[in-house]
Amino acid sequence: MEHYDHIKNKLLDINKEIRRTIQTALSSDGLSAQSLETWHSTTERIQRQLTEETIRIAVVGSIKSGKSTLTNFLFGGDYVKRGAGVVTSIITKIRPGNDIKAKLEFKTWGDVNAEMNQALVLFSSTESNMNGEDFDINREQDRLRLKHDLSKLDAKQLISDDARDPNSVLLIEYLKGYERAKAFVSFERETTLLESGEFDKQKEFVSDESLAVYLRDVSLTLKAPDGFGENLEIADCQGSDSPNPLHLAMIQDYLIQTHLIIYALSSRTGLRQADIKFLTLMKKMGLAKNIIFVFNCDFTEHENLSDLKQLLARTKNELNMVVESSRVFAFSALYNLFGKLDSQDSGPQELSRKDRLRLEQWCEETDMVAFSDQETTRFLDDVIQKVSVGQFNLLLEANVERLSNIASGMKEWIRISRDLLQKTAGEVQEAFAKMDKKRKASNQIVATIKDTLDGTTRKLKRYLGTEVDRCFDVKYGEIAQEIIRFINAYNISVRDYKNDLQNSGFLLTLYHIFQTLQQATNRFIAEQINPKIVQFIGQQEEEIKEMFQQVSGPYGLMIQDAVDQHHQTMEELGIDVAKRPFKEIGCPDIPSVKSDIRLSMPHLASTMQYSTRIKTEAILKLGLYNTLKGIKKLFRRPAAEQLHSAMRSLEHSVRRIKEQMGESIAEHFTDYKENLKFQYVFTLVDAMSSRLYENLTDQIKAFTGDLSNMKGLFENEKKTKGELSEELLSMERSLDSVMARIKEIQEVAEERRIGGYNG
Ligand SMILES: Nc1nc2c(ncn2[C@@H]2O[C@H](COP(=O)(O)OP(=O)(O)OP(=O)(O)O)[C@@H](O)[C@H]2O)c(=O)[nH]1
Ligand SMILES: [Mg+2]
Repeated sequence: MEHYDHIKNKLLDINKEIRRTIQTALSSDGLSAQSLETWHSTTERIQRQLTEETIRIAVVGSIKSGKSTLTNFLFGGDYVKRGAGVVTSIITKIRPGNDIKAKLEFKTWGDVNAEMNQALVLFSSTESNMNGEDFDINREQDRLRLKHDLSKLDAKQLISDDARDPNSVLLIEYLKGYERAKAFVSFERETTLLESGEFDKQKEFVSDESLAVYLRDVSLTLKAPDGFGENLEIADCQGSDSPNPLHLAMIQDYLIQTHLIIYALSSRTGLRQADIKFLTLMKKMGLAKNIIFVFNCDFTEHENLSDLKQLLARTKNELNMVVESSRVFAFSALYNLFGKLDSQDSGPQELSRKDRLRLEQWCEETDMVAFSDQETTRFLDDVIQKVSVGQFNLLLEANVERLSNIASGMKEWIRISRDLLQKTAGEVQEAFAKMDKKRKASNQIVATIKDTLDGTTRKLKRYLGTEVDRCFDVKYGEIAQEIIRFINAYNISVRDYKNDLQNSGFLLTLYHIFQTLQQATNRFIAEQINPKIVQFIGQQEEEIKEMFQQVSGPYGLMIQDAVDQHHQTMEELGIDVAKRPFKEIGCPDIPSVKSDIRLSMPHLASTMQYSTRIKTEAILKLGLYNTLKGIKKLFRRPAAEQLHSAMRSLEHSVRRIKEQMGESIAEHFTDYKENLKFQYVFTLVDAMSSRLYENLTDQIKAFTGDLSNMKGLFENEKKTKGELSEELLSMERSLDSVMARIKEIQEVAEERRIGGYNG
């Protein structure tokens, strides 16, 4: 089988050749026509798609399962930080390239302040900051004040859901890293490039939480693993059991764009509760079919091979209960990585003495090592197969088809012009008259198609718009209502906060309750709501596909008819246009259309941004001004006799918090709904419609173009007929060669299709 990159380069060459031909045609008098311009812009998109569009692989799993080790093994060196912390870079993307480098993209001060202010909802109501102004990290007094306020939170309040409270972590780390991060962050988006010798500094950044919070994106450029091809991105993701639901949502956003998911399970722990939860979530998002599992074996942990195999069998059994027909590969990622580091070609990196000793010890376990080696080979073969078939389907197939249409369309058109040039003025006159008549009929067909397609598009948009409205309706739709129901049902007993109230005072207790409720809500959104949104959008895409599939058939027949008629006319006129077999035109491929206009669905992480709308004052106003008189009292620890009244206030405030959250969610999803409708669904429908129209009319472009352009060819005063004819012939020859090359690729594609990639 031919290597993917090789074929991609061939296609890029073909595309270049076609572009050159189009340009020559465009610069010749009498040849410029709208069709050429359309073709030209299509080739531009093809070029971009071929060079930029990538197959994405995500490496996921629960914390410490060996994701980073596995990623490093694939790239053959210790590149991403192993054993990184929790708040560290959420997703580290690696792309192939010739030189090793790391690109660190930082958040702007605006991003940082927005995030902090979001984490400060209700917190900013504390004693020292009642002036209602937003927090600004660049103001020293704000930093000092926040530091002071944070110090008042006791250890218990920094923990929610048995883990460090993500919002407090964020605030604390931002403050801690400020002085050092200052050099990298600005009001514009800044990137820092770390090349060759400096590459490893990247690890310090991602593993230091107080610097890592300032990072927006980390991407590494490394030499591609053998056989993986260039259009590739592999992402090492943070543990899926991260305590921050926003991070989970960001991982979800990445996962819905991936073509293959490698799931790392540690043999030390087998399948854990966190894994089952995450796998169930991925299943709900429709991603299960793209997952392959790595049972990452710790040789030290197992007595012998049969012990290991026993555990493996058990894990496989358990896995099969969660996802059907799971594919599992069992090997040690660390052993493999050490092996690479120990080999000659690992470059500047080498194994430490201690690690070499470990490697030597492992090597003595010949049975396990042999098994691991065998499984590694099986794993690599499987991944490479999937990647290359995926790249083929996604990037090559659709584009081969488009290039083939352009080339044959253009050739037809040149053919006609060239034949006409051989004729006498009278004959040309007669030909034009005949062609004109047919052309009018074809234009009629094209106009009818355009009209009905526009009608269909409008109708489809109306229908889908109603569906979106229905799903996201604040009162009756399932999305917002489910979240609001969750919030209302969330059990908070103020009695549990009695001690807090006495230790930290009223407002900090309220803040803590709010944080707990918000984290729980966000987790609910990530786990329950986001999959529903993904499913819903999937259904919408399915409807779009069905609709365009339905109309493409009859339109295709109309076009075919027009093409046949034209060929007949050409025959009558003695113009020799090679008949090309009529290709059935189906619904355009959604991923390819999306890639053309760089469209992606609204971020799932944005579903959590409702909290910026929560109005602190609204919670406080009714909640406590009525019961506790005077602001000052709010910050003091209530005396024993006031405790009862404070508890009642707290209860009241919790109700207000829930109401406010409900209102913010309603408002937020109203916006989300409009955004989804106009920025995504409608845009996609329009793009699908124009692509279908383009595909349909491509086949008659040669006949339907404005004849006045062609007339220019015969009235050309700058060039003789002979020169023009020469020019056309040379274009035709280059198109012939292009078409032959396309055919070769199509044959290879046919062989490949047997690969059956289901990504
Ligand atoms: N013995 C043994 N240890 C391993 C293996 N794979 C990973 N480890 C160790 O397990 C620890 C965690 O590995 P990582 O690759 O950092 O795990 P991770 O899943 O990326 O961890 P987080 O990103 O923190 O969730 C590291 O100390 C690794 O050296 C293995 O195959 N065998
Ligand atoms: Mg890691």
